[in-house]
Amino acid sequence: MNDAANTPARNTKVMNRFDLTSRLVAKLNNEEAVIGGIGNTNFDLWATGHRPQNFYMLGSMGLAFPIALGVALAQPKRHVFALEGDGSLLMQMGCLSTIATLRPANLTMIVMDNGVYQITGAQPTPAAATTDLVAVALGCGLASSAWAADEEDFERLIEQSLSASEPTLIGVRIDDKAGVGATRRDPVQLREQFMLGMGVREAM
Ligand SMILES: Cc1ncc(C[n+]2csc(CCOP(=O)(O)OP(=O)(O)O)c2C)c(N)n1
Repeated sequence: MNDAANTPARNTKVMNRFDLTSRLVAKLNNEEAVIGGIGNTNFDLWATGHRPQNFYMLGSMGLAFPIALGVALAQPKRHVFALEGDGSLLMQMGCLSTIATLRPANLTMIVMDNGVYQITGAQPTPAAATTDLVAVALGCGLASSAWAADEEDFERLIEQSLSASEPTLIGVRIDDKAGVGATRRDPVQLREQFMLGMGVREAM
């Protein structure tokens, strides 16, 4: 094995999480659900402007995709997006096999890969130089998985995913900036608002 065999195959632009999240949210016009993972992914989602169809994971790494899977299966007519950091996905990688097996076509997963656990002090993750998360997703059976080359390609992959016949995973390489907002830390209220947004709870 030479060194090149250990280099993730991703000749992609380094982008910014808040910018990409804003580009995603600007495309939503059908009450799509968006699930933010712990920390920065949900901070930036919050900072794009709260929507009742947004859910923000607090405290547990790696649950954005599993939660989004549940929502996508429960509401097959609604498109569901999920945002997760590379470190968090590494902690819950088995969900990719489960999602590939259940194959909800209405699910788009976005891996925000900065190669670090940014929020706890920017310690490097294995995704920095060893593990290619898109290759992992492909290996799990998620055939519609790709790195976005730049912002335009990201938007194209998002649009494509809205009419896809299987789940989509989009890897984006991002800089090491912190999230620009701070989600209100009230789990009960976040859950209630999301259930209202999903139409499964009457307003009190
Ligand atoms: C099981 C578990 N271990 C450790 C933590 C502490 N922790 C919270 S967020 C985080 C890093 C998240 O990294 P990543 O998903 O890559 O997102 P980033 O901060 O880089 O945006 C860590 C280690 C935690 N919340 N749960």
